Amino acid sequence: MLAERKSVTYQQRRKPALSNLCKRCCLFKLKPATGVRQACESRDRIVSLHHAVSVRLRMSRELSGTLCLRMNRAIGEDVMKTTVLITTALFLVGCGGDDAGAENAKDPEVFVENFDAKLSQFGQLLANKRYAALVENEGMYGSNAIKATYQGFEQGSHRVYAAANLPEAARQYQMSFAVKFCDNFDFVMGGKLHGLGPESPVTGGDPITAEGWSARLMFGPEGRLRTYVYHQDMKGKFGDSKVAQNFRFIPGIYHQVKMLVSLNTDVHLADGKVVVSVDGAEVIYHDKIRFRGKDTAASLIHKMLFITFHGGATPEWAPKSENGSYKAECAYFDNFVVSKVI
Ligand SMILES: [Ca+2]
Repeated sequence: MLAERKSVTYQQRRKPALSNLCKRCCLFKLKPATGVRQACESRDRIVSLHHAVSVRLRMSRELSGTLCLRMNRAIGEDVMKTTVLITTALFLVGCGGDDAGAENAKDPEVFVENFDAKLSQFGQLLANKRYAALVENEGMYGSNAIKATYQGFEQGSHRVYAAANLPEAARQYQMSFAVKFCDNFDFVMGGKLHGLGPESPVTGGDPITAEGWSARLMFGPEGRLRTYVYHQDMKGKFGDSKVAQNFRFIPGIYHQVKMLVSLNTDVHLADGKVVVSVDGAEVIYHDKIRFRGKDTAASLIHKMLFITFHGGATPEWAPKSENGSYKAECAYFDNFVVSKVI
């Protein structure tokens, strides 16, 4: 068993650190098969289960070789169980020894919540929200996740909101999360998705403050995606936005969303930016942003904002059934990570 550990090629140990989820998968390199849509967040190497996956094993002679799992939604459940078994087996075989080396590397992650172990304060807060719940088996690789219910009403759908205070404030952070909108999700006119903010974020049409701003995302009609940024020079009351031109969320599958937020380096310079990638591909580059008008500790990035709902705040944003009555939609969220930008 020890020999097997030593023979493992641990592709990610050169990385400065790994997410918790990645650590669990540290024995193999996950790589989308040729011609298959890139669904793998490049650092974590976690591939959405609805796509074909090539799992390359470089272990002992007994285990070396390439294992390809052809996954599609029709057989998704069975394949998912198989993958979980393989993942678990590999972890038991020899993850421990190699992983110790990675633990010594400087960890850029300042916040992780995958809902699979003891919940953070943020996780507990979220799980106790009226329109959110901790659910089993619906997360990445059959793990736990948070289910958000988008209950329609006269102002869109009810808000699901929880903020996580980051352990240290910084000018730049990268956040990522996995989202799966439920099958046939009705995006209607759109709604909010998560982001980052300072000590006192400005949102919801409130007037901007010198130390206030927010950088969030929005889903749009037919699964579009855009940034939603409150900053010092915004033209309207409701922030500025930049749309991803060639991207649509597909209900029923997990997408890996990553958002880099870099604040302006000087209060007079509009050199801040928000860069968004989904499933490993950059989809939005929103730059020339002057987030803060005062260079103080309070204006740095302090919080991860979990916030999602349909709206807007008027009835036309609300999900409705054919007879016009308000209905509920849902989505699953997993693997929230906030990392330093190195
Ligand atoms: Ca999970």
